[in-house]
Amino acid sequence: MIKLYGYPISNYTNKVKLALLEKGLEFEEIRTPFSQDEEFLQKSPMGKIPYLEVDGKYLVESQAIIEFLDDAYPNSKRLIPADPFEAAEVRTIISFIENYIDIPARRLYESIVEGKTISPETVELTRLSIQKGAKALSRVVKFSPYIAGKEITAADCSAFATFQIINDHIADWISPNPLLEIPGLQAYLDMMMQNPNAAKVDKPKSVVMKALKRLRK
Ligand SMILES: N[C@@H](CCC(=O)N[C@@H](CS)C(=O)NCC(=O)O)C(=O)O
Repeated sequence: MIKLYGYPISNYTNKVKLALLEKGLEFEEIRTPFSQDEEFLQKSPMGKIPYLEVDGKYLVESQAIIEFLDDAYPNSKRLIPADPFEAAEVRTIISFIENYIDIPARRLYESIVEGKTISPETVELTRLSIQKGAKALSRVVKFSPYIAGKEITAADCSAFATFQIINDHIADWISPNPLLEIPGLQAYLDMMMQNPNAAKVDKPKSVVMKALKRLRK
């Protein structure tokens, strides 16, 4: 039995959860916050979520996990295309989303979650970084109808999980939202919300996010 350890407002947890659901693999979800405790680090050496347990062994890093699932369960839906060029396109989109949009956005939203004050300089730096990443992403996305082409891939797992969370967080700080300047992104996210598996990922995220926002008020 596969066990997914993570939390509903973690985009990387949600990326793997959507992948598991799309693949139709049976798994148990175990809500776990990230931690630097020794016991946690033995399973997830950076102290991050998600991590996956398979047959008593542990795997970390959402991309490594999804690639493992494709290889270990070859009869399930592939989320990294078999064609090497298409596979590289999927990985490029994921890299743009995670390295050039999510990581800069974290400067802002990790502070928000921790209740820290954010300087206007930080907000502006974050806006510029997200804008640069969003412009680069615009050049490689397809939205036909999925982000990397005709089939749903790991890039959709990353995009859906990440953009839903960034949009929730940055709306109060950065206006207009630079992500919404990506032509076709909003229609794509609306389409993804019609996917029952994406909706299954979104629902617990929205519940926890609303509770967090109430706490901060
Ligand atoms: N590259 C990692 C990123 C995972 C990650 O940053 N997870 C966040 C939660 S969404 C976390 O655990 N943060 C805690 C920390 O960085 O200490 C992956 O793809 O799994």
